[in-house]
This record gives sequence, structure tokens and C-alpha cells, in this order.
Amino acid sequence: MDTPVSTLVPPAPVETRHVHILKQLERKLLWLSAWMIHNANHIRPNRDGLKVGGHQASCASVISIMAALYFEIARPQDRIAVKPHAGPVFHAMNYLFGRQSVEKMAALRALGGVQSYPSRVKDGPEVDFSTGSVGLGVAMTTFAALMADYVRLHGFVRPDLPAGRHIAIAGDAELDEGNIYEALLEGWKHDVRNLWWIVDYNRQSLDSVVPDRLFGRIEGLFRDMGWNCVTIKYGRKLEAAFAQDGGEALRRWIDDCPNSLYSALTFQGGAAWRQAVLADLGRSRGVRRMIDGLSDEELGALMTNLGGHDIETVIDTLRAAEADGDQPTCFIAYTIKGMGLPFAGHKDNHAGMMTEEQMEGFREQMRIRPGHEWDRFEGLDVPEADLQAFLDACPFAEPLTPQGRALTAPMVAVPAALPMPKVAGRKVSTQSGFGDILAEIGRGQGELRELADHILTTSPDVTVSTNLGPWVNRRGIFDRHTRNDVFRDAKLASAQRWGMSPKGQHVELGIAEQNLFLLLGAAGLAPGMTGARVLPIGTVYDPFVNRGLDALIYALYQDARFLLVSTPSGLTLAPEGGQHQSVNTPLIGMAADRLASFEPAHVDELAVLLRHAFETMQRADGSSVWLRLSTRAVEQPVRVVDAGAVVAGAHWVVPPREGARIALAYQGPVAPEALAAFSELEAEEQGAGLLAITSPDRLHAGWLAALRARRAGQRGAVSHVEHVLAPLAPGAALVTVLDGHPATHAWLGAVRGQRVVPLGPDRFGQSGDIPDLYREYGIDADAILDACAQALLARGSECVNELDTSGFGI
Ligand SMILES: Cc1ncc(C[n+]2csc(CCOP(=O)(O)OP(=O)(O)O)c2C)c(N)n1
Ligand SMILES: [Mg+2]
Repeated sequence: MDTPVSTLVPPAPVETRHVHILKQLERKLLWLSAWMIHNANHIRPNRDGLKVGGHQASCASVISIMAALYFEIARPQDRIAVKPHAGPVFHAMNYLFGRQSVEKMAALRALGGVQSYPSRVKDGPEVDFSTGSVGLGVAMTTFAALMADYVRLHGFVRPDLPAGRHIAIAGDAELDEGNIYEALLEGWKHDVRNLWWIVDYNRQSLDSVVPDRLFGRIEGLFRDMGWNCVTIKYGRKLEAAFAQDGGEALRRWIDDCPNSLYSALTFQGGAAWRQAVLADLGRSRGVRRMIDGLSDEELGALMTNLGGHDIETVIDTLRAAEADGDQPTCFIAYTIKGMGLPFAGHKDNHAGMMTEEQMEGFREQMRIRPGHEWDRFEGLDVPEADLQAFLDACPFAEPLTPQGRALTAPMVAVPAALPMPKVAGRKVSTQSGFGDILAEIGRGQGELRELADHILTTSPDVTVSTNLGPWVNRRGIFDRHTRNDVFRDAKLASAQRWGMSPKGQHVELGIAEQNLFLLLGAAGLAPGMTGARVLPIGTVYDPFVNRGLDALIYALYQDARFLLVSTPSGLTLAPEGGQHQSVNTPLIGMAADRLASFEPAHVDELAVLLRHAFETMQRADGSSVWLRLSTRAVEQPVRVVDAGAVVAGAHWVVPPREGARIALAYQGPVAPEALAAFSELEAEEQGAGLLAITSPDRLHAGWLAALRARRAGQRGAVSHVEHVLAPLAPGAALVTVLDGHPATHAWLGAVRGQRVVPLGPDRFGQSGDIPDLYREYGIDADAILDACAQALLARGSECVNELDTSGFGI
């Protein structure tokens, strides 16, 4: 086993209370987590033949760490991310605290039961951070710590709420994920505090044993990022042995033992340990004496007495770190995967499960009577009243508020309308409209004041190029320390005034997009975590939403509430070329749950949607919001837009005549092409309609909801898109166009059986100017007119009949 260079913790003088009780509770966590998984796989009826699964070995390795943390160290105000595969341990711990039911645990991985991995939304208020996509929960704690500072420094937190720590219990393989290092770097820049990562260093991942000396590297990285790094390597028994004659040789032997050999010996047990140690150290009289005096079982227990399984050592180490201040600290706790179970140390044990026979043996060892498997204190040798009194006295058991640990924050008032820049008749892009509206809000005048104060903006190094600059000039950059803008002080001309202070409202991030979404997630959970309302807005180039997608989905999965503004988007970004031209993002917007996605073409629509976003992201039944914008300046209409229709996803710019044979629908910055094509179409086909689609996502969601409602017997349920398309003839044609994948609109034909000719790029983009690219990808006015002609000439069935199908052999 490699030994990372590390700060050794000074022997902690802190006395651990009730060590015996703690060890009994550890036993209970081990039993309940293993039993929960066994029950789900072997006891509960299985109707589909699928393996239910669960990770008994991953649970076993983290038992002492979690017992030390939750029964001794943690305070209710601490926010903790638990490694995904320790979900059952987490639920067992809550059960002991009286915060989880047997029914839910017995239904682990079944509908309505506890989830395989802790889920904020589905497992209830005790889960601080969902985990499952490894690495993200760990990294998220960094941004939650940043947010905790932010809301405190802005005076948003109730004074009676104590500040907490942010803690991640991480699997060691989680540290392979790149987002961990992106978060480390960003955390360093923002000088985050009160952050602990406790690594369950069992040196095993899913497939294998991790390479030796890896942690020497990783530890160095932590130190470089300003973290304290503490290794919890050996338990008390081993430390005592090391102090004996021959002990130093034994320590060196274990230190030098390759991870895979150590794992294999652990699995094989005492006799194998004896043979291996004596083969190398048999000539040392001290070692021989020490080992000869132990039975195989005792020797096995000694050699596997790693720090992460020694609850007293873990507690002492955490306490010492606690006393050390608020520097971020990484604890590398050596453990054995599957500790205490028959497959301890076996490299294939990740998804391994005890057989029924092994479980029977384990039950006897745990002194659990059949039929009493779920009893909270069954098999423990401490009176129930003492155990209960101990649990009641745990600091973590104290209520943070009378409502518990899940907090709430009042809504921030949103004015009936946001300031609308004077754009009618001018050429303006949605992106610059966004910047203007936000800058105006940033003045914080009158009824906008509260709203302005609660907005937090952030961007991964594209603040200026997404038009947040004027807002930032007004509201400043957030930093725990006040720092002047050097350019400004030196009177050097710059449009950006970037002074930093604890009152600033923009968090400037490095380019890593995963960090943007992790911060939006943390800020979007601020009401529940801190009791403070923050209205987070993140800007990013639209194509790079893909770059942070896992973290975006992760934030949404937890029901974090934020506004995502992605701009610029699509081919319309013309000269930038294919890596910058997004094609698939409208489809992501449609498919992402808890996210309402919009793409306005004009600034009046944008103003409506921005206002809607501030409200929707605060409403209990609302969601996050995504606005896909563009840098293309398009002429702004003089009109009063129907706000309700804009929010619902579409409004008629030119309503069709009843029974019209065709309508043209556009979305986003292709509006000028659609308008040009429409004026020709209208001359040929009187009564044609022109539809502005602001949200295929809302239209689609509304349609599905109406279909479901009608199936459930609500015959009058009609969606917005059904209303909108109703005037058109049943077999009418609908030509649709957007600067995004055409599948975004193709489904519209299914609503009323109309024929859709969907236009939009379905290939990677490339450099060019807008006329060339729109022509090349078939979204210019000519292409739209061709599509209209095709649609009008060919009726649906004829269209298919005209195809030459001879080549298909039918
Ligand atoms: C992003 C992601 N990739 C892959 C997986 C599949 N997976 C689940 S656990 C695991 C290995 C975890 O090892 P480690 O973090 O060391 O946990 P432990 O040994 O404590 O079980 C993998 C690859 C996942 N959950 N998330
Ligand atoms: Mg591991």
C-alpha cells in the first residue's frame, strides 16, 4: 500500500464518547445496509427477472466513516453529499435517527421505495445532494460552500441559522472524474472554506484495484490547490503493533505491499497473511513474536485494521481538523471494500452480493433473529434506552429549524412587466436585448430593487461576449475579499468596471462549463439549503451547453432553479464555424425534465419570457428556464405581443383564415427569412398563416399533458398547440423553420394530422456568412418557399405514392 506524503494529524486529545455504543451502531449500519440490499434481491418477489442490484461491498467500506460523521461530528447545518453506492447506509442512519421508514427501506430500488442512490427529490428532505453520476456530488459541495458564503455576505440568511460545513463522502474512483479537478481549481480561485472531502480510499473502483501510488499524485494536487490533506491510514491496533519490537518492519511491509496483493490477502484471511508476512519478515524476531502470539482470526483483524475502519481514529482526525480552522480539507481514509463481509477485498466485489447461505451466516454473526431483521436495535448488546438516548443526544439529531433541515425562502416580488428597451423598428438581437433589460434591472430602481438585489449572475469566461457586461458594471463581481479594478485605478480605458467585493452579484468562472452548471445547481438550491432566495442566471455559448450537460441534468434532477441563457446559437453564429454552431440544443431543451426552454425571435417576446422566468423559477410547481438567444440583429416589430401565447410557446403573427391550406412557422433568428418567404407565399395562397414559435418545448409538453388528461377522462382538455393549429384545414401543410435540428418541429404534424415540412440544419455547421449558410443548410427564404411549394403541391398520401419504391423490394 502506497503512503502518500501527508500531514500527520497530531494525536488528538479529544475523548470519544461512548465508543462501545458507536461500535454497536456501526454494526447496525453494516447489517441494515446489507440486509436492505439482500431483501431487495432475494426476499422481495421479482416479477421481471432483472437483477435488482445494490452494493453491499461499497456500503461496508464506508460504515465507520459515516458512523463517525453522523453520530459524532456532523451538525444539522452541515450539508453532506454521500457517495452514491452508500445510499443504503445513509438510509439506515436516518432510520436510526427516526427519519426513515422500514417500508421505504424494504422497497429499496422498487417504485415508491428509497432510490438506489440518494435523491433529493425522491428520497425526501434528509438528502442534501443527490449523487449517482460519480464526481458531481463531490464537486457540487464546492459550489454549495461558495453559495453559503455568498448568501451570508449579502445578508440574506436568517441570523439564527448557524453556518455549516459542506462535506462530501467520496468513493476513491470519483477522483478520476475531470469535473473534480475543474471544481478544485475554481474553488481555489474563490477561496472556498468550510469544505471537507472524505475519501473512502478502498483502492477499488468497479472493475479493479487502483494503481499504487496514485494517491501520492492526487494528494499533491489537493495541496497545490490550497487544501489541507490528511491521511487516515492505520487504526489503533496497527499503530500499537508498530510501536512494538519489529513493528517498524511490519509498517514498512504494509506500506510497500501492492494494493492488489493487500486486497487479495484480505480476501484470503489470517493464514494467508501469516504466510505472506513471514515469508518476508520471518527472520525478524520481533515480528515473529508478535505474529505467533495471534490466532489467524486475530492476525487478519490486525492486518486489516485500517484507519477508515477505526471509528475512534476517524473521529479524532475529524475533530483535529475541525479545530484547525476553515481551510478546505481532504481526508484520505484507508478502507477495505466489503469490510466485515465474506468478499472483503476481492477485486470483483463491487456489485457482488452475499449468497443466501452467506447471509444466514452473517445474520447469526450479527445475532439477528429471523423475523427481526428490521428491528432498530436487534442484536446489539446495549440496552435500547441507552442507544436511544445516545442517538437523541447526537448533535446531528438536533432540529435545525422546527421544520427540519430542509429550509424555505420567501418569493422575491417580480413586477408585472420588465423594463422594455425602445427597440421597435430598429434592428436588435435577442442577446443585446437581454443585456439591455438586465442592465436596466441592475439600476435597481423602484419596484425592481428587490428583484435586482436577489439576482446572481455567472458565466464561464463569456460574461462580456454574452452581454452581461453592463449588468456587471452596475452590480460588481463577487469575491470574499474586496479587490479594486486595477485598470480602472490606473485610469486605463475599458468598458468593463470589474471591482470585486463581498457585495458583488456576478460570480466570474473559468471556462469549464461543468462548473457553470454546478454553480447554477448550488445557487438554485439555495432556498432549501440556506433559507435564502437567489435568482441565478448563467450565460454560456449555446453549443457549450453540451460541454456541461451532465452537470446541467444533475442540477435539474435535484430541482435546482435557475435561468440559463445560451447565446449565441446555431449556424447564425456564421463565421465561427462548426464547433461553435449548435444543432442539437433545441432538442435537449425539449427532452430535459424540470426545464422550460424558449427561443424568442424578438425582444418583446424576450422581455415577456424573462419576466416569466423570474416567476417560474420561484414557484413550487415551476421549473428552471432556458432561453436560447442569438447575436443576429433583426428588425423589431411594432406590436403588442400576446404574453400568454408567448409563454405557452407560439403566437400567430398573421393568423390563418379558417380552413387555410398552409401555414409557415418560424423559431428564433430565422424570422427575417420566414417573413420574406411569407410575403411571397401570402400573395399566392391567400389565408395562409404565419406562426412565431417561442417554445417547441412548452408546446410539446402541453400537448402530451392534454393527451394524458383526455385519456384520464377529461374530455375538455385542450393544449395550446391544438388551439393554435385548429383554424388550419385538417390536411393543411405546415412548413417549419429554425436554426436547429428540424426534429424540433417535425412532431407538430401529429397534433392534428397536418403535414409538416420541417426545415433546419441536421448536419454540423461550418464557417460562412448568414446568406451562404442559410442557403447551404436550406433555411433561407428560397428554401422556405420551395418547401411551401412542395407542401402545397403534394398532398400527404399522394406524396408517398409518388415515391419510387421499386428499389425497396416491396
Ligand atoms: C459518471 C459515472 N460513470 C460511471 C458510473 C458507474 N460506476 C458506478 S460506481 C463506479 C466505481 C466507483 O468506485 P468508487 O468511487 O471507488 O466507489 P466504491 O469503491 O466506494 O464503491 C462506477 C464506474 C457512474 N455511476 N457514474
Ligand atoms: Mg473505491
